[in-house]
Amino acid sequence: MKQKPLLVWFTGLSGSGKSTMANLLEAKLYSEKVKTYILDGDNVRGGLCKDLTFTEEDRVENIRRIGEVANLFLDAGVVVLCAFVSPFAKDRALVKELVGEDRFVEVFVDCPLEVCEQRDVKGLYEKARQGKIKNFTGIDSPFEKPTKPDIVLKTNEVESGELLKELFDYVEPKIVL
Ligand code: GGZ
Repeated sequence: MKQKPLLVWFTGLSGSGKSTMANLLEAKLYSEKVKTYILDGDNVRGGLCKDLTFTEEDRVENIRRIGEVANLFLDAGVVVLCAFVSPFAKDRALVKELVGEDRFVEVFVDCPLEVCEQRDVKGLYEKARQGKIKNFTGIDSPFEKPTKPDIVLKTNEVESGELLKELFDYVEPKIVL
């Protein structure tokens, strides 16, 4: 498929399913021969942003850098999938402004805190509750829900295949040339 660049930005709590949904979308786009790249905590926080913590100031800088990198990928014609907690509305808005609103899709991965906490895939919520991790989003650090997301994915209510279809159907017309 000939493609137009696009930034698909997944925001939501830790454990909400951002990376899962980004990976599902990437696999689907790959099958359609679309060039993609996923940026998430796993490949960014260990390198480009390894000097940053989870204070508000460092999270702002984290998202700023990611926005700049994503913008470079867009210049190269790639469809970029970013999966970050990105808890502050202002930072998400800055990325949107940087890349241009026609090239930005905000996906709110909306899963209740209680469910994310029950999943606790990495045991981080438990540590946060015990006070062993500070500034944990949803526990002692805020998450500002998107007020006008392009898509809302309720990962605890709807089966992932159905969510993927909804996501792909929204994204596809924006990337076909
Ligand atoms: C939130 C934290 C924290 C704190 C470590 N708060 O489920 P995960 O593990 O893989 O996703 C979370 C990831 C969040 O990094 P981001 O770069 O996406 O955050 S932000 O956009 O706010 O800059 C979680 C883990 O790192 N993690 N400590 N205190 N998540």
